Amino acid sequence: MSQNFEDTILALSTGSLRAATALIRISGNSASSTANILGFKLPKQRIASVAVLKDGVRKLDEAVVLFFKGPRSYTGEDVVELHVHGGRTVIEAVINVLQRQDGFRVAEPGEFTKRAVLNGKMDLAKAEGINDLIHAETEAQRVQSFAQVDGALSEIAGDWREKAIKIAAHVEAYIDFPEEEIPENILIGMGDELGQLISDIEKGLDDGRRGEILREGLRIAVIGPPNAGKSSLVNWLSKRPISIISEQPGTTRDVLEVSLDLDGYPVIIADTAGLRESTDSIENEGIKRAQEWAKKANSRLILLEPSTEADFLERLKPNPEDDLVVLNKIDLAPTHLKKKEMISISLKDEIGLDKVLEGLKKIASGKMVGQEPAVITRTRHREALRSSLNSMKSAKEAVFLGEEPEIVAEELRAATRSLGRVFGAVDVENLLDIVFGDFCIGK
Ligand SMILES: Nc1nc2c(ncn2[C@@H]2O[C@H](COP(=O)(O)OP(=O)(O)OP(=O)(O)O)[C@@H](O)[C@H]2O)c(=O)[nH]1
Ligand SMILES: [Mg+2]
Repeated sequence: MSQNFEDTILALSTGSLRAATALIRISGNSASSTANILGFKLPKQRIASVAVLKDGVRKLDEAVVLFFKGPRSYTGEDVVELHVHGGRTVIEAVINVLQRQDGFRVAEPGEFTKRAVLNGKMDLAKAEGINDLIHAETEAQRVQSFAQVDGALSEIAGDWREKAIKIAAHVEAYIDFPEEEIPENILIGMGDELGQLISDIEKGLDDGRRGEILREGLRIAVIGPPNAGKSSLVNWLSKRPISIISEQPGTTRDVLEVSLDLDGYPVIIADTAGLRESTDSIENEGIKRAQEWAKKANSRLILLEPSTEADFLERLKPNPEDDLVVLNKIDLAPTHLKKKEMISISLKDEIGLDKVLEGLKKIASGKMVGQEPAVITRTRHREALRSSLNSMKSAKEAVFLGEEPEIVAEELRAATRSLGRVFGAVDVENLLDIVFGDFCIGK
């Protein structure tokens, strides 16, 4: 994505139309000339004023306009905001006038935020947090992404990075100054500090991937024998007739995913094909897909029915930490022995269904809530932290083995660089495409 930052960019920053108002945002060196182009007087900075927007003599709309003089703006550049009426034709008319001016163009996805990062208005982790906040679909996701906007990850990674830099400085001093001025055991003491830092980062990484799961949604596969009522359960959970239900075993073939909001926790639940030996190649493909999805899932909702319960329990070997076992159709077998490790229900008679919801919520909160809120929300963060941890461990090993201090220093420099990548203190240019790949236009 190569972009010219000399250009002045513009985009509709608000969502779906029609709406009472819509925001067109303009950022860049020539943003203030928007006033001339649209025939209104540029307001004093940060003071809202009402203006009629014109294309020559043709009146386009009456708008509230704002001017933010850089660097005191979202992007750090001059920014003009036009709060127009939220009709498609109004917006098209205004954008058309602006985009035919020399040096003006429509923004690429995420370009406003990218400029903000490049102009030092925010770091990369905060920019990611803003994107997550826009995409948050549940309350817990909102809380987590706002914490990232608020600097939760940047602070912790920044603190680790400062400590690593301090330790590295001691080693550099040991290398640069004559030995007699610096006590011999300084490397040993530094090894202890490094040990503490390593253990702090290890603790941070040992979070069960809670932050990533909350950001992406917990994946739960509904799996079990054919005809057990898997599709009936998924329809009940999603309150929609998403899957076809029939008394014929082998009805569901494709994996059908549904997003649920369980008390603020995002869950992606998948209806799958019933597991059995089949001669039908399409059904077999469905069973293969069911098994693959379940293998990658965070949890399984194993749905059994009385006549095949024992076989499938043996075959699917539930893990109490990850899986929820539910026995359906108890209306057909009222004398069937109830076991405490499974929830007995009847979808037909709506018996025990609340317990399924409770069980799912318990699994969801167990996978997404910890004593401390998670700060690592993406694989990108985890990889950078792991890589810094590896470099620190190599540094510590080198101290232990009494190797040349230059080797220790080199490993510590690598650790510091990796930590800086978490929030973009280093390598920012290389990280931009990764971070801004899924932003929306106008942000
Ligand atoms: N008696 C009884 N029948 C049920 C119950 N739950 C579902 N059924 C019926 O069982 C049959 C199968 O239900 P589905 O939801 O299609 O089952 P499935 O597990 O998705 O089946 P496949 O997609 O073929 O693997 C349907 O006729 C349902 O109406 C229940 O609690 N009791
Ligand atoms: Mg089904």
